[in-house]
Amino acid sequence: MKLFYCETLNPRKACAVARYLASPVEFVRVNLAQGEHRRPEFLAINPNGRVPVLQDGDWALWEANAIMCHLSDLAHSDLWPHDESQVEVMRWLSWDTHHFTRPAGTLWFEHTVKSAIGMGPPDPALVAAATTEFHAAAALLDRHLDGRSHVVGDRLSIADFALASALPDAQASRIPLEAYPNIRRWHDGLLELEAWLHPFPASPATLA
Ligand SMILES: N[C@@H](CCC(=O)N[C@@H](CS)C(=O)NCC(=O)O)C(=O)O
Repeated sequence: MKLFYCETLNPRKACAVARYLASPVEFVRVNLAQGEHRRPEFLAINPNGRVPVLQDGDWALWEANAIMCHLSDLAHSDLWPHDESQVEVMRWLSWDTHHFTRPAGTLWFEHTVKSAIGMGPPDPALVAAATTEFHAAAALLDRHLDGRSHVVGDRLSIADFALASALPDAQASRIPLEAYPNIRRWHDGLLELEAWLHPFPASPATLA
């Protein structure tokens, strides 16, 4: 199996799960800056032109959350549980996509990516809207994490990796976590996992 990725938020989730589970994947780095994700051979495995993608023979699975589920199933892991907590994990995956990592991802893009790729300064209106949206979601998540070690059932699940995807770069991205001690404690716990701290391989294969 090949896991196509670059060092950004969504691939981080898939790479972290692959490393956590020691999944038998070959990591293949896709150079977005050089437009490798728009090449016909890449579009053939993901017509969205985005990473991550998991390629298994003739089958290609795109969408980071689905890849996390599949890698967990292949490893017979309960990171993606198959008991009554599954619906809780699904709830947080969905909530994360729409309410938490969406504004956090905007702040990450505006403050770290744009300058890195020469797209100019952050857009103040986008930053203001994302910051307001982030505070509303973070307040809710912080209350949920009060007294909890993990998001669902006090054990690690793919919901933790999804919700945390923008947080390793929180400071540079100006994602405001100061008022949310439970989020910071929970994420500090995740950073103790080698797979979350260093999800990306040092020497990946690259697209030919
Ligand atoms: N919904 C997709 C989003 C994937 C995505 O947006 N990936 C970004 C990197 S984080 C990408 O490939 N961007 C390239 C582009 O949009 O041109 C997922 O969860 O996998």
